[in-house]
Amino acid sequence: MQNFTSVKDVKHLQNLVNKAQNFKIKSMITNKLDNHKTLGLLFFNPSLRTRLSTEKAAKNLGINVIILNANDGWKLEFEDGAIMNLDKAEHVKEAAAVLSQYCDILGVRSFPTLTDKAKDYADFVLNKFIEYATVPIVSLESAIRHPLQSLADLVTIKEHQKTAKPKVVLTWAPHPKALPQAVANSFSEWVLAAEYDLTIVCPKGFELNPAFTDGATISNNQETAFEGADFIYAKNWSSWKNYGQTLYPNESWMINSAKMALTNNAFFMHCLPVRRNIVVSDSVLDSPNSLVIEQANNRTFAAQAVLSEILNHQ
Ligand code: SN0
Repeated sequence: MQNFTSVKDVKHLQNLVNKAQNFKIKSMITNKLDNHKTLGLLFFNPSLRTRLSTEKAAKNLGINVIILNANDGWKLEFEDGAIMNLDKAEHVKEAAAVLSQYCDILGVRSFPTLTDKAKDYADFVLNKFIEYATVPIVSLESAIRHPLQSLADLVTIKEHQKTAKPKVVLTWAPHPKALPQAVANSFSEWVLAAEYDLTIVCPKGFELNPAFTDGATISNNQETAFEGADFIYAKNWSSWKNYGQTLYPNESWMINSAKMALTNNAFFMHCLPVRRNIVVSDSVLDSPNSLVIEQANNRTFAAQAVLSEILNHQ
């Protein structure tokens, strides 16, 4: 694997899921590559799980880690040909090239603008790093995808699925802020690649970009969609069609115990962070069917599988 930015970078999906699971089983035996490699992590936006699980994964593999919050560096210019006479002190051309001198792999987190749809869906910041870095790039959540989260989610589903083709429901949920479509886009792409039965349910006008959902059943009726579900994955996202717009308040879409009762005793999933009693009720989040902490745990092993794959196949 050269870069890790989407499921399309993965040659053998089940092998990667298995690899992550094996790292989990063998987590006490550190399988150190010990090859004096350095992973750099660059954050343009906040992070809790991604930052710590990726650092932990690297350390489990004997890889050094250096982390830079982008706000602590110089403000970056991304436009080619820019005359840099304003507040941006450094061009991504130099920044990415310099970071490539210090790192063997570079992780980048960069959320969307939610105002410039074309730029966001071109994955502008991530692709500038791919263009100008000379080392492999790992997405730590880009404008449109969160592949490390999706890989951990597939590991979590695999650990709990009772049938070969479980019914997985990705449901829109309320949120006071306009959030990226990245987690939802990515989850859809990975679940479809794993050939599970996927239903995506959202209010009208909140349908995701079809490029990510082709093959899923799309619905606007949450109660019908929940019938027979084995996994309920909740997430808010802002509108793709009316780009960046949100819909709040709308308590009727919150996941609660009455809705979970419509399912096939489904497990509840969310990538976190989650707004309690807005996205999902305490009763569901605190129930034994909630997998949210296990999903976060699996982030380490997902990152470990990806880093080891990149280093072994460089
Ligand atoms: C991010 C998102 O893409 O939705 C990261 C998820 C892994 N979530 C948020 O920004 C939540 C922020 C909030 O205020 O609740």
